[in-house]
Amino acid sequence: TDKALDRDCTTLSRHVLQQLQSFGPDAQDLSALMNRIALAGKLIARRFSRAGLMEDVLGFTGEVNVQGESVKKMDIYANEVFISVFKQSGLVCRLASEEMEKPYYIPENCPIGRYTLLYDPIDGSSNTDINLSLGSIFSIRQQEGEDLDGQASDLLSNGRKQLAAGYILYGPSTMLVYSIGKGVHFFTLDPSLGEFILTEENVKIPDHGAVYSVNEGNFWQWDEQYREYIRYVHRTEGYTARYSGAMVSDIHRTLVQGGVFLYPGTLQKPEGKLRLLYESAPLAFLMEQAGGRATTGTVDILDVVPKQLHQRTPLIIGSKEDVAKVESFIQKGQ
Ligand code: AHM
Ligand code: MG
Repeated sequence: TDKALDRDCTTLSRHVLQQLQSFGPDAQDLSALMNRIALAGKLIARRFSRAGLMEDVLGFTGEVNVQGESVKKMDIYANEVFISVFKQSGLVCRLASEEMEKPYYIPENCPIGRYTLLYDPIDGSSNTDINLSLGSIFSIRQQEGEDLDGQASDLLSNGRKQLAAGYILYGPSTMLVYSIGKGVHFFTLDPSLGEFILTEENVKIPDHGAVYSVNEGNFWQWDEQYREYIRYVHRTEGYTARYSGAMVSDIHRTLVQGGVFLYPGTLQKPEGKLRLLYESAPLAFLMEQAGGRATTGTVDILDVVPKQLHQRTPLIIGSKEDVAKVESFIQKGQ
């Protein structure tokens, strides 16, 4: 048979069903959920692709979000895209995102909707107005218990509870990368078909890579151990730096080529900038599935139990050997 044609037929929803080797209700749910995430990705990609041509797409809204960060128009648009898309799914009762202080309930889906979506609608917002790569990050959890008080306290559990996680990368092409705990898979949006098509299955990260990815502008705000690590990298042959301002693109490069991405605590943000539940944990889930690692420096990210929905965490993520190298400096400093 025609290999290219075979490949073109492996759409995302079909792939989920194949992975689960089942067409049972749980598999159908996950497949439908992934299909919805793909739709959100397509809507956001469509808006990005014409952003400069349309009014009211770029720039700030003038508001400040729960995190104290200025909100961009695209942050709001993308946040609402996910809500609208999941309103119609029936499967999700709650959504929690970077842009909303409290979880958003979809009363018409509760209590039947058994899943919760955690997401960062736009990762790397500062790239929005300059036409550089951006992402969306998502994580799906099964709702545990009834959530009678509307506090969503069952979400405050470790990252191993994630059923599925992944990201959408809005780059020269739009990609969707996901895992349901059975390896990591790359899909590329074919705009002429309007479908995400499987382009690489069971991606494995190299055990070591040349790239270190960190905002060195924060150098004097880090703990000394991190400075020592960077000094080591500077004096050792074979390292090179890349930092895009959008973690999704940096992590994507890291998955493909190996290396390490870091966002340590700073003086201003002692726990770093990244949020555990909808940024670090989903990416850690992918990284472990690809044979890499993710840690706070002392604890595996997937073992951290958050106390709050928007809790931040330091993040060191990437190739096994490179993460271990950073850890060795952190341990020396303790
Ligand atoms: P955002 O979700 O508000 O865009 O913040 C997350 C982003 C990451 O994508 C990126 O790695 C980091 O923030 C960049 O922050 P900084 O400019 O402090 O290096
Ligand atoms: Mg973010």
